[in-house]
Amino acid sequence: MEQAIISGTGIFIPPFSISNAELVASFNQYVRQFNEAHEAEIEAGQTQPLEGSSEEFILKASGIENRYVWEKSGILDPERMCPMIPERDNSEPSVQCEMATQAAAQALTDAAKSPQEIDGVLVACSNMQRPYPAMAVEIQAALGMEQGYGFDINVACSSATFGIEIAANAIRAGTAKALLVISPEITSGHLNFRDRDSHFIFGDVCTAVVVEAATKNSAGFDIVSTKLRTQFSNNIRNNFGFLNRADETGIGKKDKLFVQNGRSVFKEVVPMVAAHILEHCEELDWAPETLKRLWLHQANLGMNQLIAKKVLGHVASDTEAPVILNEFANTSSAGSIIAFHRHHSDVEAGDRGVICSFGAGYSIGSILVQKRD
Ligand code: CO8
Repeated sequence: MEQAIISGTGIFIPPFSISNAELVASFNQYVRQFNEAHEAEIEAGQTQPLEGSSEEFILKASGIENRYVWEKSGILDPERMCPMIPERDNSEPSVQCEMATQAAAQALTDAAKSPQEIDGVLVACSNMQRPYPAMAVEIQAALGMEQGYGFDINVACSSATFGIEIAANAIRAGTAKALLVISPEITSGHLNFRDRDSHFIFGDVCTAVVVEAATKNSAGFDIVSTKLRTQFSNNIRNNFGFLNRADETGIGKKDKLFVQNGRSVFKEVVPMVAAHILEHCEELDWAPETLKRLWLHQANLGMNQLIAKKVLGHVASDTEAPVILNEFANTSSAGSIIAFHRHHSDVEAGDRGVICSFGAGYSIGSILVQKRD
């Protein structure tokens, strides 16, 4: 059986960033305008006044300080609170394709590979901007690949790790020599910037990973083992879909955006993820404290600190469990990959680590890796 390795990673960071201060200022302006416009109904007790957001709450509850976005002005306009992204003609590359080709180019350079050496493109992310043709097929063409195939995968925040397992299995089975797993996350397209509980949570980004068959002199990380888990939960949902227009009650025709019970997610997912990583290590006879690095999904700083402590048996340092969510916010499936991309160059030969995602589904994906000699 071939040994699958991660030989290259890349990232595309969108051109705009929004600080907590900017986001809160626009949200609170929206709240003031709403409360003024509904003053009479609020005084009559017919409408609840909206409450403002706060920078202190966001930082304390999540650890998020900033997020990158594809388009900024529409999000910060209190009259709109949604990015302004004009529909493109079919002859132009789609937005996700544009992000993906840039992240992929960087990953290919990192892996010293050309697009012609890639057998397939797996686009693994929370939301595709259209159902078909598959985003991956468009990206395959945009990369100049006349060979191979492309397909899309969606397991929300765990899409990238699930994609890496599929890629690793294709390498192990000998049906491919090298694959790209790309995660173009335009979370700003389906985040409700008018929702006080979640308006600060997400950011846009695209990551790319080259998974290939090891040769004698390959550098990178061995994919030693992969383990996937899902368990149905309604606590994180997006109900957008074709059937919305078929609903006659009117409910289905409303915007269908991200919703969650954040508290329940926190409570239920932390023990599930810690147990999952510990079980995975046990299957390989790896003592969990020998993990040099935990590249965890980046949703909430408190969640990551708790998971890392349960796995390692002590409070993890920033080196042991690197944090990127302060700068990027939750980038869904791309989060653990950004952590890996930014924080793997100092890992020494033979060192072990885990890339682990978790999120809607619920879904958990862990990839146990070891730095090659
Ligand atoms: N400003 C000020 N106060 C606020 C705000 C705000 N913006 N929001 C809420 N509050 C108040 C509440 O009203 C509440 O007040 P009170 O105590 O008086 O009732 C108080 O703050 C505490 O509220 P919460 O209990 O809601 O706050 P938490 O401490 O639980 O923090 C979090 C909220 C940050 C959401 C936290 O629960 C969390 O991070 N949970 C885990 C979330 C998570 O990991 N979700 C995974 C989703 S990602 C995923 O799976 C991919 C989905 C696909 C991508 C979608 C892209 C759009």
